[in-house]
Amino acid sequence: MKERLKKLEAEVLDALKGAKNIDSVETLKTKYLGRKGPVSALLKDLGKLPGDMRREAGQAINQVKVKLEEKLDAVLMELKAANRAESLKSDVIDVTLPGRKSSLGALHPVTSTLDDIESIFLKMGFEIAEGPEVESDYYNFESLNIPKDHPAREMQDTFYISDDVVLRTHTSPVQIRIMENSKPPLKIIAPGTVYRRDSDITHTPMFHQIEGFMVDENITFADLKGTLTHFLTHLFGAKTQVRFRPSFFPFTEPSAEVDIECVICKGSGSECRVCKGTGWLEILGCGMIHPAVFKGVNFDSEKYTGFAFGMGIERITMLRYGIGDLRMFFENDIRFLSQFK
Ligand code: 2NL
Repeated sequence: MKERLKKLEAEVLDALKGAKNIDSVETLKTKYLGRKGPVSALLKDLGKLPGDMRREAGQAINQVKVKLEEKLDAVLMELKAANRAESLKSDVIDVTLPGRKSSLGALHPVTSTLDDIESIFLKMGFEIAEGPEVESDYYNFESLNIPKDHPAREMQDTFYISDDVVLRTHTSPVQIRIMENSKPPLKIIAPGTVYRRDSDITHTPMFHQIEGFMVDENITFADLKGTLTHFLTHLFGAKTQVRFRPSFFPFTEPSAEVDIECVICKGSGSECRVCKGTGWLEILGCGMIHPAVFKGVNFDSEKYTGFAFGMGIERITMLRYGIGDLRMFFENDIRFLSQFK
């Protein structure tokens, strides 16, 4: 018995030397110390021994069993510790590395300009209104005193959905709808996208506009001049020169176009490509609302007067940021857009 135990012990220790990983040690443990292993077999055979030898043999077997168990477990512990150390070494996290930057987007320059324009008018007590982009001929043209044979009605200018339905060519229909549904005093701006059948270097089929109007008793051309001069000097800077020139629109009478001093040459005009040497830039159109427009919305033009104005946002944005090419706005090139953070 002693011999067999010694041999067994030597065999296990020898096999252990060849076991280089956790799996092979576990296998050894099952093979020799498991229920079906030689140690269990020896313990089972104890019953066959005579009584006085049984005790001694049992103790000897158990001693070897415990010794082998301890030895195998110690090796297992060592291997596990080595494994852990290895994975700690290879999975190191360098906490001193800089974090990954989350890249924040920027507002589109047209959006920034719209925001700034809205903010100036909101501070003057105007309210913002919106409306449909698909409009009836009546709201887009008829209600604005644009007669059937007016050039703006020609097929090349307007996207027709059907004989009677168009993509709005300006945001004026929003204002007509407001006037139909409310009473003066009214101070409204209507920003939004508008559509025209025009596509070249300086025109895109969709662009942005803000129109606005004010209606009450005793509104005069002086209110128009004061409001728009305030707006332009706040958008372009307090020292910006502003001038009003007579013009024509079917929906206003009298009508005017408003120029600001050229933002590039500061009004000098000398060899300036942006203002073509005039020293002035056309920024918006405006006028006193035509009595025919008031008639259409059932406002008494003997009691009420009002002014209205409209401007293109892309053009203003190009002038503010010195952008030379309208197409930049619609290409969505991140190298262009990320400059407006
Ligand atoms: C321009 C000129 C303008 C208006 C728009 C308007 C609206 C109503 C009644 C009367 Cl509901 N007028 N809008 C008036 C004058 C000029 O726009 O150059 N826009 C880009």
